[in-house]
Amino acid sequence: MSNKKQDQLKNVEKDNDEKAMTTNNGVKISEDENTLTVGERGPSLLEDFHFREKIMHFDHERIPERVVHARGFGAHGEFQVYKDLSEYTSADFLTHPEKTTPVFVRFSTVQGSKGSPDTVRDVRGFATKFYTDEGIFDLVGNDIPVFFIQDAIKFPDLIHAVKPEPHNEMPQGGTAHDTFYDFFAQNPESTHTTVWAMSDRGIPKSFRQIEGFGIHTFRLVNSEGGSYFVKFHWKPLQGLEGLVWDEAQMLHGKDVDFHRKDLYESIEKGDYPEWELGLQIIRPEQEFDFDFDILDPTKIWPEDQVPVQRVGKMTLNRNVTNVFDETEQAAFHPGHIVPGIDFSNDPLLQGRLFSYTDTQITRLGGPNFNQIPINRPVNEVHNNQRDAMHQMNVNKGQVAYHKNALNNNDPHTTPKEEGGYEHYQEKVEGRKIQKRSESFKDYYSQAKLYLNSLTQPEFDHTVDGFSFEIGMCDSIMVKQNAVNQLNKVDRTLAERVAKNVGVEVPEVNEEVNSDEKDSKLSMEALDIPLAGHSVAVAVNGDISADTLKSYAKTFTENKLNYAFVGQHPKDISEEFGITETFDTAHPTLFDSLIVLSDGSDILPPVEEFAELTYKHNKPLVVNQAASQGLAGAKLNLEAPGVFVSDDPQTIVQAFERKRYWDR
Ligand code: HDE
Repeated sequence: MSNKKQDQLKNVEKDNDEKAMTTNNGVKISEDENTLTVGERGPSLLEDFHFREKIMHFDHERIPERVVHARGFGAHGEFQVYKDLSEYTSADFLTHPEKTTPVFVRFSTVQGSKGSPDTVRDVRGFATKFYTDEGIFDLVGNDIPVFFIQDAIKFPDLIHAVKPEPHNEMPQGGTAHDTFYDFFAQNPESTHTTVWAMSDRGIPKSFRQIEGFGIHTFRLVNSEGGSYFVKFHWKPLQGLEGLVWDEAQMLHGKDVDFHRKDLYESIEKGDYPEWELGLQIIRPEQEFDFDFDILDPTKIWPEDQVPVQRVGKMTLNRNVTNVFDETEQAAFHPGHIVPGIDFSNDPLLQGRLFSYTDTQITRLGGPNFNQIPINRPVNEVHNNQRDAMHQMNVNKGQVAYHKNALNNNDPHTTPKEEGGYEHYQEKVEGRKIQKRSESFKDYYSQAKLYLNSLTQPEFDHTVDGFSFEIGMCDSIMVKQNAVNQLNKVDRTLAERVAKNVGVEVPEVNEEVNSDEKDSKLSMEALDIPLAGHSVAVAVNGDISADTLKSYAKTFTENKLNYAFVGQHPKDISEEFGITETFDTAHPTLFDSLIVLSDGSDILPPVEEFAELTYKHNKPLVVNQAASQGLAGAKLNLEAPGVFVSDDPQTIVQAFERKRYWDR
């Protein structure tokens, strides 16, 4: 990134310009460097009210981090539906193509604490708040379409197993430890989601390149009362991409903020990420037509069976002004729904409906969290709720109860026909029982469907993912139990992981006997546009500004981000000088590399750049002079995705594939 650009990024909104500093009570402050003392070397005085207020406020700056999804990053944007969907739903924001609805999205990891690295192997949260004219709709989803458990009562168990182990608080930000794999082996419902997490889906390249899934089955309800089962999807127009695990691990150290920086900078540059809202719809009469239960959150509705209709588009186009005030204080809740949307009987969803408001009471300090600016709806709020901690409103009037005559019975309720929310009148009958439905008990078929649908490199990465994670467990018993579980899904996976982690291959092959595939499960199923990718140009020796300029022109024309990386920052005031040094840049931070040499000896950091780019299967272009100098490096210049060329355009050709797995 050029220095000019960096200066622009610092151009954030401010509200203190030319303002006098005051206490929180509005008293102007004359001194903010020294506390009040008796003489220059004497004792400090407690009567220094400004000092006491400043320290008191600072002492309480932190609030409890989220118990899960603590590490997150958010942005504002807008959503617009393509066409009127009133056939399915009465929701205002889904039936008015002329309207844009403001949204706020928070992406997150699940396991790690607030300061953990972005690039860990984990599920990503993808929570969207729609500020519709009829109130707030929160789509609180993940980047993997299924979940680890089927019943909410198991959530504390899952999270206790996933989180750092209590006796030593390790590991941070990952599931590669005994308690998680013990849970995995003892709770087979977690198999499907874990297989996804061990694939490339668990290490996304950026937030811009993840899918989003509401996971649960919801209902859409139209104005005639007709109801449809629905699953919500977000399809990224930036394509889907993952990291290589070795690269992800390096990134933990090189740039702990890798994902948030990518999103923040894309938005600052005006390169706004976009997702299409997708709907999978099942009519009520089709409820039992499938070989899975549509209420089971560990199951997908394979897209080849139930196609996704793309019905609208979301664009993220504004970074937050203050991360704490907005992103940290955002309170999402799957129970925030609007007329035209309703719940299904998915037992995981039903449990979440309790949890999300409950958690905010501890995290945001009381029941008035909806009054925090980021959580306020855009339409007016009127009810008889009063008082409580952190009340921000001054409620007027004598009457705060329903029904009343003193205030004409206002605020009044609204019938359904005029926009009042009415729950879908589902007929329910049955005994009170505590029992998992028999229809939820196939834990392995869809895990197999997923593995069958991967390309060979994606399958190999999944083997590597499991081998790393199970290999990191200390207990031989846990390792063996985990491999026994894999043996119930896929024999090849079990055999290869068993070998890698040093346990027995189970005697009997219990794998799912199916070679069924779904065409939308491989990450390579979505096109990956070139725009938004990045190129490092490693400059070895003296390369003219004109040459750099011709490369920069190609990059700009193709909407590629770039940096000229050299030994010393020289000509930094020039647009076409070295923009980063080998001390500050690293090959893992870029999607590709061009090595430009003047024919002098290849510098050790340039060689390292080339070797790591090669190792991580990324496009690599070297000019003729560099190709001779790199002859002794650990890479094969004849391998796929390596180009020897002095033509700036070659990088476009090299990006035809984003990774060369066959290298
Ligand atoms: Fe969450 N989850 N969850 N979860 N979840 C929270 O709410 C919970 C589940 C998800 O960016 C918490 O405000 C239970 C599924 C996201 O602020 C908490 C169960 C899915 C986020 C909570 C689940 C999610 C959360 C923690 C089992 C995908 C971050 C802080 C019934 C569909 C939202 C908070 C943000 C956050 C509970 C299962 C996604 C404790 C009890 C399934 C994206 O309320």
